[in-house]
Amino acid sequence: MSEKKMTYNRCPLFIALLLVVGVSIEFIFCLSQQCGDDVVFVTTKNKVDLRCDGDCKAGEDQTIESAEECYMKCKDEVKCKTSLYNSATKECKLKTVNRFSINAHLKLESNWRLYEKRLCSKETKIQYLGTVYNAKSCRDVYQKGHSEDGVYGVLRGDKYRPMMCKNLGERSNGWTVVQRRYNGEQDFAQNWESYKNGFGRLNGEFWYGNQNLHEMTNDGRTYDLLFIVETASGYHYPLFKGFKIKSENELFEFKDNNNWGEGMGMLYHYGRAFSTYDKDNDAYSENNCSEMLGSGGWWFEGCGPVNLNGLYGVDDVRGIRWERYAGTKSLISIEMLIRRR
Ligand SMILES: [Ca+2]
Repeated sequence: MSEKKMTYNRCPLFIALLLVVGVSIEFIFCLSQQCGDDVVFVTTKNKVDLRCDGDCKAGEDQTIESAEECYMKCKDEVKCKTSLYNSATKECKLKTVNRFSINAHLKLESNWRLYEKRLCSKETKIQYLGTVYNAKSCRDVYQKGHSEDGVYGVLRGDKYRPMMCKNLGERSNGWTVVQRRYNGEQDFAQNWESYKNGFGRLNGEFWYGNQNLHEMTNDGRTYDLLFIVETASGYHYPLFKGFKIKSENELFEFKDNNNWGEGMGMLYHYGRAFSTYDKDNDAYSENNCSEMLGSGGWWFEGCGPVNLNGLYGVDDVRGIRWERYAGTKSLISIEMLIRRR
């Protein structure tokens, strides 16, 4: 599996990109000679449709003569990140998501082709390390010989999920990153639906989605949860051996198997339902913990000493909080990773 990095000092009209995506070799179509603030469109060799959880239309579906006219419409629409064109029916769909969006899924589908918009200056740096077949998580990706950290397309049947994979050597390899905060660029004050489907970008800050967490941790295997906690005093690695996230009907409860490893502070959050500012399932009857603590979603108790979806860089109870490690200081960075045993 090889990958070539692109540089965009100049923007040739047509750059064949040797980015192996497994499903595809990608091609870059530049729409302008001036690449500075312009966009490029990336398409895949295979015919695919892009679906998403929730509403992700960036405009009305239209019937249009050519794929090029379709992606030019995407170029002109700020919200649009992907255009999809059906060569048989000439349908053109514009979407607010792309393959790196957590709530999006690629589906092999004849006649549909995807054109993904990227900013020449920034987003072309996004690296896909490849698509891995018959895999469900980064543990499988690693076991199939892919040991580089980064984003993989994980494909099982026709279900495709992008995943950020990380290998930690003595702390085991094949971890799937399910939450990441490090610069405050992503707003974590999101509603129930958004926490359910996931938000953010895998190559930035994100929440992988409660539905994904539920599906991944309920396949009959045992999963561990590792936190990489950065504070002013350095890194800490609390590990929870064995955990599950229940279904939406069970309010995405954080299920305990009574083995909380080194991460004692999370004890209060075991057995708790997930809460968001618009869905208060916490144990504080007079108040809404999410609203009080920066409007992020979490397994609030009443409200409890840990809240990793609080406000970035805010050094009070509304911050990214893990009392045991940083008191009322907001954590400098945090990652949550899961791994099948
Ligand atoms: Ca409450």
